[in-house]
Amino acid sequence: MARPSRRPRSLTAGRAFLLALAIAASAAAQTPTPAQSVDRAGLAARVREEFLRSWRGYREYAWGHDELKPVSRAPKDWNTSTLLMTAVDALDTMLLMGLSREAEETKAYILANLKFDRDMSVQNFEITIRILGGLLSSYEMTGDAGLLRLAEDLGNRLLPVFDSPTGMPYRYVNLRTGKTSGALSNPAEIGTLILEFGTLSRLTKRDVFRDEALNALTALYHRRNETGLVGDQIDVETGQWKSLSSHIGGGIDSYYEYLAKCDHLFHESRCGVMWRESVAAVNRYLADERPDGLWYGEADMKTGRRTATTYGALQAFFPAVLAFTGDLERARRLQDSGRRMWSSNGVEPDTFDYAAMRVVDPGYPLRPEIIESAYYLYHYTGESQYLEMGRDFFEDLQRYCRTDVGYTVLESVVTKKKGDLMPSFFLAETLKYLYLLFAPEALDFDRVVFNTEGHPLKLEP
Ligand code: DMJ
Repeated sequence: MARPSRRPRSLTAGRAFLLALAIAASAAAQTPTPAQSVDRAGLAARVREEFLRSWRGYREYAWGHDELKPVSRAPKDWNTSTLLMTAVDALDTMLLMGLSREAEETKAYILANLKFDRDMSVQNFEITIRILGGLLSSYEMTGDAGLLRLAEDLGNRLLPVFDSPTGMPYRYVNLRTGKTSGALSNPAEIGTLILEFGTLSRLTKRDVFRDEALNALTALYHRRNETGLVGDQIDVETGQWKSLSSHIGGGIDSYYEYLAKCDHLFHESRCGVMWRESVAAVNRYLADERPDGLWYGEADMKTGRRTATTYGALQAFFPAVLAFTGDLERARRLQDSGRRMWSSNGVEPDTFDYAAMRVVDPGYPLRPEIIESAYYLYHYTGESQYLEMGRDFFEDLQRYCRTDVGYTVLESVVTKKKGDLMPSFFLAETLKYLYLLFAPEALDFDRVVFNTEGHPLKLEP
């Protein structure tokens, strides 16, 4: 996969020297430059403080539970028993931020209290990206074997999902009995497992995890239409598509992300081939060149005909993936559109009609994707406009989503009416990507691949 290096490096030494002189001259003439106007260290410190404040809110009102409801100051669990979702999701962010005391306490609590032998049905996708991904990433950062033991136990209990006639996973599995359910699935839930299951195989030297996840991913890919597109609902028992709606939003999004990343993480060239075939179809049928810029809408997977002009907070991951795979030109233009979507109400909505510039779904569940894309674009271009973007997003989050004990979702970006939940991905992703944008030196970007929940996984040697 042709990825851009951190900065464009194609200048000859002579041209680079002349350019350096020109930059030095212009820097002397303009004070301050845009880059200087962004106080990176100050912003990183501020993000860290907000992380700590939110963590303490969870610690005080929801410790031992999955998530915090910061307005009612109460805990929320996803199932009958907790899987400590916020604690597991947040641990590697603490480690990256150098919050050693909090990280040590959290790790000890997880090791003592996280138990997977539970008679309850869980959603394979969510548990994989948040819990399995979080345990693996924290294991790689700390070397604590207890975390890997937990990850392997969880992986074993999730494996029955792949026992379908097509090899594509069922959506739910009972962690104790292995009973599966949920045959109507989607590309995101089928195709967003290979980074975590592949890493588990590498660390445990048991190929079964990686083989099952890769088999599921390719089984899905082979069911794409002749257009190259996939729909957003498929029956994993019959292999029949149940919805022909094709897009890069919820239900499909991270399938593309994992196709793009798995080659890089595991040197798995089959993924690279699948990614290139897929992105060509996405750029042909879903990309929408409009007078105001580049967007990605919806189309019928069989005809490629446009069916909707909707984009949204989830789709905003795509500039990051485009940048990662070398298409900086589209990445920049799509991020510009996303920024316009954010600015039209001061915070981005979950769904936005870009043809009418109108909000369709007004919720904002504290999603990270647009910030993640700013982080990738800053990494690859070094341009201060992405720091400024991140600073503005952070200021808006503080203005509209901050509560006394953490941050909360918005029911409406139009009215700014607050809801009552701090999803675990806010600490795993939203604040992590903001922090890394302002303090990129906290992580060697080129030695990891992030899973879709913001957990960095080390590259296969
Ligand atoms: C996260 O759980 C993951 O980023 C997932 O891929 C999409 N949804 C949320 C964040 O918006």
